[in-house]
Amino acid sequence: MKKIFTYCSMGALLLSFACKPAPKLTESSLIPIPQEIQDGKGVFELTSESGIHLIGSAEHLTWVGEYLADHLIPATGFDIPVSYDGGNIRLELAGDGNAEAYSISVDENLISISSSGEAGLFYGIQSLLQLFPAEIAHQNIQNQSWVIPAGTISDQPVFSYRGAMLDVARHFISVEDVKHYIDQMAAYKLNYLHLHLTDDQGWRIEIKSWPKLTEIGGSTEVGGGEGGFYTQEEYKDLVAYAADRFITIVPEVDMPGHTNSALASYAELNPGVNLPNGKLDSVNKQPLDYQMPLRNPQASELYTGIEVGWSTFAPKLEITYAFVDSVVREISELTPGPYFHIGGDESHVTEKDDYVYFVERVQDIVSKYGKTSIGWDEIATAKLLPGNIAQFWAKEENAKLAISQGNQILMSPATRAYLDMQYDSTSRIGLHWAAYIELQDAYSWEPSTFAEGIAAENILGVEAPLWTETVTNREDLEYLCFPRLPALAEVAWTSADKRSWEGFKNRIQKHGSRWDILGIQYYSSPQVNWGGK
Ligand code: TNX
Repeated sequence: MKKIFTYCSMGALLLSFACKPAPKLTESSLIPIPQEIQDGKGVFELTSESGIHLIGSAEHLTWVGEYLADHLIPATGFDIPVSYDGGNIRLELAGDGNAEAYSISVDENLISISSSGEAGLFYGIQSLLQLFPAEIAHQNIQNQSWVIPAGTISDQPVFSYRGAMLDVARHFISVEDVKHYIDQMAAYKLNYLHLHLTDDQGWRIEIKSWPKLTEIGGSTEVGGGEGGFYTQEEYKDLVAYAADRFITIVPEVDMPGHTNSALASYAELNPGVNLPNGKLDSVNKQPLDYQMPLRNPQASELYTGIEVGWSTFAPKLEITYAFVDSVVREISELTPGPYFHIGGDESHVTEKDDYVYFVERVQDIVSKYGKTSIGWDEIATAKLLPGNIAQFWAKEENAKLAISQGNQILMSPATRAYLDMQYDSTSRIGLHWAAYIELQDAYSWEPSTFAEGIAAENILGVEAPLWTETVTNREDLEYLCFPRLPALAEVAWTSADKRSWEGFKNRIQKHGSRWDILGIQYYSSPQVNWGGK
């Protein structure tokens, strides 16, 4: 016989005393779904007597405790202290092993989250927040009870790199909107934010030694809007904001193609045309690796369309590498994370040999500044440095080339992981050159079996890119990213045997309620019953 536990709660108002069937931990709406969940007996109720008890010592432990308090106080109205002295919500740093793994145990008196690392505690907190009613996301006091089911959770990610990408080049995205996105990434335990900082239509990061990149190259965007860029101070602020939430920024400077904004900013980066009078210009006096025709470089025009593959740096010119060196040096100095993304996609007008030469030299520059290169899958046609990563988006043969060189793959197959693809032919924005990607398509795939020859051990992780040709504001971004971002976060975190579309489809409903409270304007996919919406 099935036993149904009930619980009785006082609620926030004494008048609202009520007994209800106790919720079950195994029926909660966690995304990503944890590896192991077991039901216990009864419920834990958060009350005005609750407090957060920190155990252990680490640089950010207090911050992590305060993060939890900040997410519980506004809706409950309780004054929840954070201390090392006691409290019925325990955050404990203990043991060693995977710093992203965590466990939670809940009984009627105590919630205990433990991990060997602060990141794991942070992920435990994200799970805990999802266990409360969606109303916990309100910024003002809600008169209701705050119970969560008893039981235990034991969890850890399958992939160590769980990423999202924002293309801030096609349309600029403000610091405030990027932070808002980071908050949502954190809720789904994503840990890398790749910023596509440059493209034909815009240069979005201040480079002090080449100031015209942002003065000119940052001055517009797709459709002719005013563009924008991050000062170095703003970029550092983003890096710190993300780091507080255990998210590492991966900066991308896309090259040698997708470079028109730089070519429009500095004439001397253009290959130029032969000079009829045979005179050398000042740029041509630079030492050359191999002979170039005499040239008369002109800056290109700024570009606000959405064609790809028509621009290129000049791989035979030394000034190109002096430029790349300055850019990589300045950005690397601002970026504590291990990776620098060098782009490398769709360089259709770069000679094949020049492309390979360019990628190999740029990898060396990145390595000189202490970073590991990531590049779109085409970079695997060059000789990759050990440890460098190829980001699979289109061509399986490129991914296999990288694997045959002993390098790992970041999985972003455009047919599944591209957040800029339309859901279906009626979607109000988005592209569809790779596929229409409904929620089920974004969810129902497994990185380690997606392509023959790319096995689990070859995969660093999964990343969901948002290209912004059709994305002009936060509402557009949210329409394309929600609910697909959480689907891809679960693909990256949870092992295939623990995931199911049916389960996900049911769990995502509650997240819709949370997004309604947060003002996130998600796409209400017809594949989900959003509960009357
Ligand atoms: C291909 S994916 C591109 C981007 C476009 C995107 C649009 C990749 C490495 N390159 O330049 O923005 O398609 O979906």
